Amino acid sequence: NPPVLISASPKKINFTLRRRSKSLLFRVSAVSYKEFAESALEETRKRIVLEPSHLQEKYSSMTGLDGKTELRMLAFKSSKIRLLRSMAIENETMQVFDFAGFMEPEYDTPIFCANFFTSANVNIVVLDLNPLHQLTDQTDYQEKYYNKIMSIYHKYAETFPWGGKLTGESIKFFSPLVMWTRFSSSQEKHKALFSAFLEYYQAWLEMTIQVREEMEPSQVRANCEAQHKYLTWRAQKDPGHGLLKRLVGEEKAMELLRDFLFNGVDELGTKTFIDYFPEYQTEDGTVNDKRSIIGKSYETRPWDLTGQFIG
Ligand code: BLA
Repeated sequence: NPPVLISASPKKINFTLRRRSKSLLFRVSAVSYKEFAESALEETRKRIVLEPSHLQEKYSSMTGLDGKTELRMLAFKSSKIRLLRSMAIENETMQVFDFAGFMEPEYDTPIFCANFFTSANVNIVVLDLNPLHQLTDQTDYQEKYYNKIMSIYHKYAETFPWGGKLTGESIKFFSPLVMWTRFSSSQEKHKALFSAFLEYYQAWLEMTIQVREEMEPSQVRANCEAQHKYLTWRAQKDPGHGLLKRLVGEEKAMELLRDFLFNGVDELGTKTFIDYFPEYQTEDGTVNDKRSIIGKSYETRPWDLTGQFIG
């Protein structure tokens, strides 16, 4: 529209152009995690039958309090997978991806866990097959699920080095396969992250296909309680809570956490957070607000190259 262009001051045109090219650049270089979820689901459908989860009707998309942040939710199940769910959050300045897979209690397969937080210049990444059972007191669990696939970790170790100190309590939820890293955005890093994500996911998917149903009721109960403990921890202390509350408000954030992201926390067991983590009990019996009792720990990776815990 030439008349408008002519009447605008050169300064204003310049400003508009700069704004345009900046937002274009941003869009080209920014990662979109929706594609990550789609690819994982595509791989899944090649191997197993996915059914929509009942959660999908209730949660599909949401807009943040700012009117600009988009949250997209996906939720599926299969005969063995209790819940396979994804949440992708996007606005002009950040992208968040939280993708997880939880088994029915008859199976002791690890929990798939991808948590990526991306802002203008930093990426915070956790990618892991979180062990359902403590690796320290059940070494056959490590043998069953991790020893054979440690090469996946080695493949990405150089590109994604240990991210430094983290909440000490988190370590017991991680496996020797964990990719815990921070990096500044680049197309190469995001490409590598995409490959790593799919490779970790394929490894998990294969485990879910191979796993045999547990027939021992006491073992099924143990699986159920272990998953409930994990959900209880994350529904209460996950590092994303603060941001989620700011984005959608306290009430919606709590609902998302307890009913969608960590669904099962109110159904799989009756123990409370304090039952599982008594060190968080305050004098009046309530849960300590602190994220961590131990504090930030593990400056370096606490597993050796073979995956043995070295603390
Ligand atoms: C930071 N996210 C972190 C950190 C970890 C994780 C280890 C570093 C801070 C810390 O040491 O606690 C991730 N921690 C995990 C995971 C487990 C765990 C996956 O114990 C599993 C057992 N991250 C999200 C979502 C959001 C998010 C959904 O997954 C936001 C909606 C944000 N994570 C987020 C932000 C930070 C972060 C903003 C930096 C803030 C901080 O360091 O506290």
